Amino acid sequence: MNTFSFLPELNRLYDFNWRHDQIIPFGSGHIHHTYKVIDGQDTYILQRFNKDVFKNPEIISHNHELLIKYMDYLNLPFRFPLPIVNVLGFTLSAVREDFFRISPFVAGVCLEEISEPSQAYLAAKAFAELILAGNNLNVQEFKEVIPGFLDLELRFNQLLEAIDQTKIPIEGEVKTLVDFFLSREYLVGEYKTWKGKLPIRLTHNDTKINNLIFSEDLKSVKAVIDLDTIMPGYVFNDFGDLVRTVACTQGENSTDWSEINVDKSKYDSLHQAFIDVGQGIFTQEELNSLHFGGKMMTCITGFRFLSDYLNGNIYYQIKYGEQNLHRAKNQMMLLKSLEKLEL
Ligand code: GN1
Ligand code: MG
Repeated sequence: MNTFSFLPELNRLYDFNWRHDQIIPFGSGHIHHTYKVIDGQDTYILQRFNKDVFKNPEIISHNHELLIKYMDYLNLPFRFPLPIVNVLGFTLSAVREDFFRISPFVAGVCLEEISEPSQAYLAAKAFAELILAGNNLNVQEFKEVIPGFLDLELRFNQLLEAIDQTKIPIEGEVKTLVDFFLSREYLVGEYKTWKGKLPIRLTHNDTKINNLIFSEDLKSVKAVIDLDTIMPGYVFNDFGDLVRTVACTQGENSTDWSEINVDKSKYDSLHQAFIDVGQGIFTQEELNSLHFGGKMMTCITGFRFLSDYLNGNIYYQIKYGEQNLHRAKNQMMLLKSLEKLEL
């Protein structure tokens, strides 16, 4: 399907009159095709779904439609731009072989990196508040969007499979990365132990910093976005991806290897926010598991980037052929730096 041939059908499904020239590519997500649409006074985000990644998009709409139903119980202190409902009553629209959805656009600043520990605190506070809001709902009603999405054991096994089946020679830098990530099997053991001790909560599961919208002055969080992977999970997932994307001196696409380190003051701000917000709600075990979360989410992201590189870059969008290899190396540097903290 050429980029906008879906437009007439989409207009019918939402009762819009959008023209091609109102639709512009937007954002830096790795998964869907995202566009911004300006329609008079109103602005929207339009997404063409990546159905290779989300093989069961109806599970996402199930979760989103539940969140819409329970919105009043959530009581969130920021915006939560769930997709709007089409004329058929659904949050997801099928147009021939593709899926689309439309959400309200929230104006503000989307950061790839954070400069101040105080902003790290705000980011963690927002994601922790979202977990707390989910406490008012029955987590059992929500379904797993991608099976084993953040299951470290499964992702380790997928890496083994990728190594086994790849056409790329395991030598030089590739071998260094393969050896490194295989040697992190010890984290899989720790993961299994933590899982046995922690409650399941409704978590965001993709808390990277560019999934928040800040106010222009960066003094408040206006919205939590990228709501695809909201599903049952562990508190350490959400803390961990914040560590990975906020408490690091370089973003995940940086190849400035010697500059990739943990920023301890930002790390401490993230940690403090989870403690402050979770007080009296998160169990002591959950609070104890947070440090593990940083390592686990960095490791799992490294497993996934490296597997994707070995599989021929079929999952994440890339700008050049080695990008997933480089992203995996970036995660390796960060993980080494986190391990050195001995938290
Ligand atoms: C993807 O969609 P985006 O870019 O926010 C991925 C996350 C990874 C992240 C790495 C559904 O997130 O799990 O941590 O890339 N989302 C999915 O940058 O796989
Ligand atoms: Mg995103």
